[in-house]
Amino acid sequence: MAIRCRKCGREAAIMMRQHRLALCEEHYPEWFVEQTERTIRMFRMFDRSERVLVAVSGGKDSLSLWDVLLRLGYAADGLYIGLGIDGGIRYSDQSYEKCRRFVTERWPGARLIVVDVKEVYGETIPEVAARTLRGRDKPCAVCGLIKRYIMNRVAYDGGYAALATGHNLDDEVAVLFGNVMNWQVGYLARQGPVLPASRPGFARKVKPFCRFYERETAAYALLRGIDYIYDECPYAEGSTSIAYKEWLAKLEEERPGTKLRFYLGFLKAREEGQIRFATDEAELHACEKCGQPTSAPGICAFCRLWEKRRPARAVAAPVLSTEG
Ligand code: Q46
Ligand code: ZN
Ligand code: ZN
Repeated sequence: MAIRCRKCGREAAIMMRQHRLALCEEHYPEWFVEQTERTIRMFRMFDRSERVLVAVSGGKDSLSLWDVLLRLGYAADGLYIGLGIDGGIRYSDQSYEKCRRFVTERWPGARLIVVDVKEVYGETIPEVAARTLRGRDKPCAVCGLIKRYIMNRVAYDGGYAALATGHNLDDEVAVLFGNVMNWQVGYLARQGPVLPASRPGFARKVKPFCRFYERETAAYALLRGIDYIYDECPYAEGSTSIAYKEWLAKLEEERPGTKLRFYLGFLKAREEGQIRFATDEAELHACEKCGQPTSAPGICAFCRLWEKRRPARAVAAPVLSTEG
């Protein structure tokens, strides 16, 4: 027997076992948008008088997030970072194309800020990685550092109230699980839907999709007809977080709602002071080159990456091109 939508009785498009809720293709996207708004309010992420910057990668989560925020009437701009990753699938070209088309075809009034790493700093991510890591490791360590730096910088310098990312519950739970397995207490102290801009130079970071399972964001993108890049970055393969996700999926399969309970239970216990972690409030210094906060005096880790190579342009400020 077909499963029916709880609201209208038509055939359901999705069944969410953890909520014991089935919804049809019309009522599911409505529910999804309402739930996003609830999460934004629940964690006091931002309001309609503020500007938000959404980090978009061309994937289902980030484009869905931007779509939902625009539908809800938030002043949300997009930020795309061109990493210059090919990996045999033209990964960066394709992901940029998805973001560009999202704006031109769906939200022509929206603003997409583009920072191309090669154009601004002179090298693609694989090139920086090959030079600094000498080909030993995947480029993820330098890629993460560069992305975090640019996202923070554009959000902070642009005066945005928050930088929003499309991390979903599966992402958050995999990170939480990894942090617990390795007792990364410093990370556990800060992990959550909101990372406040506690000190000058840091943008506030928020994750409005943190209560959605990945299949729920995928269903939203599908039902809304959002054209996104299906392929993951070629370097993501074999990562620890993917292995964690696979194990956690097995637990979820046997006990629906496990991930949600694990994540929300952690946040609640920390909020109520049942578990406490020491925070490493290290003294911060302004980087001598770019002025961004850094834990050690001198030059920040981002600027150090480019030291031995003269960048194509000054590292002073990312050059932005705006589309839309
Ligand atoms: S860090 Fe690594 Fe990602 Fe950068 S190189 Fe690709 S997989 S994109 S989230
Ligand atoms: Zn319905
Ligand atoms: Zn610097």
